[in-house]
Amino acid sequence: MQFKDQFRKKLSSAKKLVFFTGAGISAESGIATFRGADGIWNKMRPEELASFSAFMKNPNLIWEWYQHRREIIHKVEPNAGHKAIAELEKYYDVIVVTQNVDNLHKRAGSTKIFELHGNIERNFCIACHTFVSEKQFEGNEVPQCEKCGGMIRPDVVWFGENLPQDQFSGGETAAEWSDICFVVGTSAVVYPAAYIPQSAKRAGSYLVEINIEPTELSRFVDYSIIGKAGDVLPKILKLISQK
Ligand code: BV8
Ligand code: ZN
Repeated sequence: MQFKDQFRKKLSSAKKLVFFTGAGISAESGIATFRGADGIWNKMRPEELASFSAFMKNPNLIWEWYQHRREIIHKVEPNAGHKAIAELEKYYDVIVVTQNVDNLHKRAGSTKIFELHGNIERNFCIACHTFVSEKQFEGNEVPQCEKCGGMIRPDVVWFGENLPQDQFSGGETAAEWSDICFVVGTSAVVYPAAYIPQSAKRAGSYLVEINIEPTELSRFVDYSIIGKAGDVLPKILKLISQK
């Protein structure tokens, strides 16, 4: 894969990289994306599952869906794309701003991560907000809080819920701070997260999209690389590590 000269020049002068990632970067680990052909939500609409009202209407169904997703996540590994981003920390200041809740960037070794939509490994009680993390819950019944008996929910941002302010503003500031902002494996249709690459561009970052197909963002980016994250990112790492 030959990268265009302007990008190679940017890479050699850059100090600060941001990777804004979505479900596509975890696809090669075996986690279905949300809107692709095998997308989880092709079978069911997001509002049906990832919303507080859906949880209150049928807590066990929604809890079971997250348990199912956790089971998948516990069986998979970070892929070459996640690992290349972690490895690039040897050569640059790297910050990851992810929409994903699968914890794979952390497991791959990235050290600076903003989680815009929470983390499926963390849970909290909707009544007293006690956090219950890393605990392996048995069965598919929504668990009760040991402190107050309230229902436990996953610490992810559902549709209609605000993003954690510190994560969103931290991620947006990081993207604006970057010399190069990579947008990897996202359809860029979920807001306000999808504003972040646009803020980076406005602040003068060089915007590079890595996706297997064009997206809503493609017309705004400086460089659109069509390819799998697990192929392209290791090639960028190789370019740098061979310098
Ligand atoms: C909000 C956590 C303020 C849960 C997620 C009505 C009411 C309220 C809000 C709205 C509304 N209508 C619209 C909105 C705004 C709404 C929104 O944006 N809706 C969209 C669908 C239009 N946003 C919200 O509700 C947000 N909150 O606005 O609060 C508010 C408050 C009250 C009232 C009003 C407003 C909260 C949004 C967060 C939702 N939670 N996740 C969970 O995971 O269970 S979103 C979910 O989508 C995931 O986090 C996911 O990451 C994210 C984005 O999707 P992508 O990551 O882009 O995944 P996708 O499948 O779409 O794309 C994958 C891409 O990868 C594709 O382009 C594919 O080509 C590519 N790809 C595939 N394989 C590869 C690859 N690329 C490279 N390599 C490969 N191998
Ligand atoms: Zn409680």
